[in-house]
Amino acid sequence: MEQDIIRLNYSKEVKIMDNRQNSTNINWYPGHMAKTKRQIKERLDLVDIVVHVIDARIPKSSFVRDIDSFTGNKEKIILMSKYDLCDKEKTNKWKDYYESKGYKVVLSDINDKNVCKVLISKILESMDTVNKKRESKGLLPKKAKVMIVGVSNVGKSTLINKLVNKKIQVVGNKPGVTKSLNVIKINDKIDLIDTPGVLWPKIEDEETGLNLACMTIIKEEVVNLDDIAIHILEKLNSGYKDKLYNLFGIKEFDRDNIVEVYETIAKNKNFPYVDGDVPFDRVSLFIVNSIKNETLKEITFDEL
Ligand SMILES: Nc1nc2c(ncn2[C@@H]2O[C@H](COP(=O)(O)OP(=O)(O)OP(=O)(O)O)[C@@H](O)[C@H]2O)c(=O)[nH]1
Ligand SMILES: [Mg+2]
Repeated sequence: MEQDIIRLNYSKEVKIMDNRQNSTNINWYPGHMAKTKRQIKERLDLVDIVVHVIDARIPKSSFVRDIDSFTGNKEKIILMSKYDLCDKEKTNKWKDYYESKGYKVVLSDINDKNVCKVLISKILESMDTVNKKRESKGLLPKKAKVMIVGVSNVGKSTLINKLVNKKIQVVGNKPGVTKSLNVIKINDKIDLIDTPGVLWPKIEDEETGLNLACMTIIKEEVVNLDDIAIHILEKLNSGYKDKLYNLFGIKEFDRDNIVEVYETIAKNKNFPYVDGDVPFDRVSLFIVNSIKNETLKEITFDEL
C-alpha cells in the first residue's frame, strides 16, 4: 500500500489511505447511551413489548447487538424503517430471516398509511400473549406499554408522531435528536415510550461502523468523510453498478484507482480544482449527501 501512495503522489491520496489504515476501530459510545440503557432497564417492569426499530437498508448493522441485555425477555417486534429507501428484494430476505428467528416483523415506510394499522395490530397480537400469561397468574388484562428502542436516526420519534398523528416528538436527520424517555398515549389500549438512540459498546468491525456512518447513525465527526464516501462507492461498485453510473458517472472501478474516480466525479459535476488539486472533500460530501438527500436509494448494504 505504501508503494501505491508514493507512486500516485497525491497529497489527498496519502490522507485517504492513512485514514483507512486507522479506521478499523470506529467506536462511539458516549455516556448518554449508557445512561439511556440504564433508564430503560429501570423502567422495564412497566414495559410489556419492545419495538426494536432497525434501518431497512442495513438490517444487520443497525440491529442493536446487546438489546436483550437491557430489555430482557420482553415480547419483541422488529420494525424495519425507511423501507421506501431500501432494496426491497434484499431487505425482504432479511425480514424472512428475522421471522425465522421468531420475531414479528413490520416493514415501515412512513408515508404508507397502512404502517400504523399493521404495527398496532402486531402490538395488540403480542399483548394478547402478555395478557394470557397474566390471566394464567390470576391477573387482569392490562393496557400495552410499548417501548420503542433502536439506534439513532432510524425514525423512532417519526413513527410515534405518525401513530398519534401529531408532531409530539422532535425529529431530525441526524443522530441524538431525542434526549430523554417520554411516554405518549396512543389510544385506550396502547401507551408508547420513545427513547434516545443507543449503540453497543464496541462496534465489532469496520463494515458495520461504515454502514452505520453512511446512514447518519453515527455522528459525522466520529468517522472520516472520505472513508464513508469510499465505502458507499465500493458498495455500489459491488452491488449497484447502475446507480454508480447514473449518479456518479462511473462504470466500475478498482480500489487502486480511487483518485481517478474522484477526478471523474469532480469533472462530471463541474467541481473546480482547489490549488490544482482534485476537490476531494467536495466530492466526498457529494457522495455522502446522496444518501442523506435520498437521491441514492433502493439500496441495502447488508448481505444475508
Ligand atoms: N424516507 C424515510 N425517512 C424516514 C422514515 N422514517 C423516518 N424518516 C426520517 O429519518 C430521520 C430521523 O427520524 P427521527 O424520528 O428523528 O429518528 P430517531 O430514531 O427518533 O432518532 P434519535 O432521536 O436521534 O434517536 C428524519 O429525517 C425522518 O424524516 C421513513 O420511513 N422513510
Ligand atoms: Mg428520536
